[in-house]
Amino acid sequence: MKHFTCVHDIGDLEVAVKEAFEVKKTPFRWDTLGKNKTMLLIFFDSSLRTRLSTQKAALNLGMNAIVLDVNQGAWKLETERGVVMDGDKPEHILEAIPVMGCYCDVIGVRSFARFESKDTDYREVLLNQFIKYSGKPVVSMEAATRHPLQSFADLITIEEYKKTARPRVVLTWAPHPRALPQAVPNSFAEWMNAAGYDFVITHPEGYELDPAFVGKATVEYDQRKAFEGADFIYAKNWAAYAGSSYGKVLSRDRAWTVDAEKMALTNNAYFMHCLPVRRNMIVTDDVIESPQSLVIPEAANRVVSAQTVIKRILSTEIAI
Ligand code: AN0
Ligand code: CP
Repeated sequence: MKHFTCVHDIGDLEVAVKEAFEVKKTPFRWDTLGKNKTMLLIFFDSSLRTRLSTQKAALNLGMNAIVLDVNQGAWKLETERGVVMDGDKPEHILEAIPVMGCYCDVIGVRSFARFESKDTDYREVLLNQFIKYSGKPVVSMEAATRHPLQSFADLITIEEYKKTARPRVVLTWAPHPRALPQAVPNSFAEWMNAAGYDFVITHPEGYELDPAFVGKATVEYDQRKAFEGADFIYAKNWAAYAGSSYGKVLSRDRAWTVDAEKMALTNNAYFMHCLPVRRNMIVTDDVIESPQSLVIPEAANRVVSAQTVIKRILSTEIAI
């Protein structure tokens, strides 16, 4: 594997999950694979889990890890080509990226959708610039349209806890005060479709995701109906995608908050969320604290997904 930006980069999912379970069982088995190699993690946006779990994954493989928060101490970066740089940005991304590439062997990038232009976000302009100009393998640590390390950890978690071969997995929109990207739900949908689960998406009208990510999922506007018979409830907020509403908050309706009464409609479903989560907006205290809540094991599996991905990249590099 050269780069990791979406489900298609990982190939056969059964093979990948099997490999992830091996990594989970014996995390230090490959602790010389990354000897004298450096993992550089670039954050344009905040993070707790991705920052810690990806570093931990690199360390388990014997790599060195360097973390840069672009907005704290680095030069402000211009991203548009052709701009006369007489403003507040002293450096251009087209120099910054190859420079960063000089200092590492694998590069992780986090940069959320900016919601300024749907076209720029959905063309993944920044992520593709890293792929084009860094000269190094690039791992998405949540880009504008996808969060594949999260989705891979979600898949691993579902495979660990599922009680039937093809569980019913429900992705539900839930309210949040701010406009959040579609990256997590898009990516989750992409991976659930690829896994071939019985997959349902529920959200208020106006919150339709890009059909390219919805794929073969059933879309159900009645949240209670969607919850019936669910084995896994995956909650997430996202801002509108469609038309001129792109990036807007259309509803903060707490009737969509995941609570115990709705969980009682399910097949004793597990509750999942990528975190960070706003309690009593997205999910009530009692549901997130219940024995059915998988939010902590799910976060723990972020080390496993990252380590499996970086291990594959290092193995490919060595093979070349
Ligand atoms: C981000 C999002 O919704 O994409 C990161 C989630 C992993 N969440 C927030 O900004 C709260
Ligand atoms: N789930 C996740 O990616 O969390 P962070 O934003 O804290 O990295």
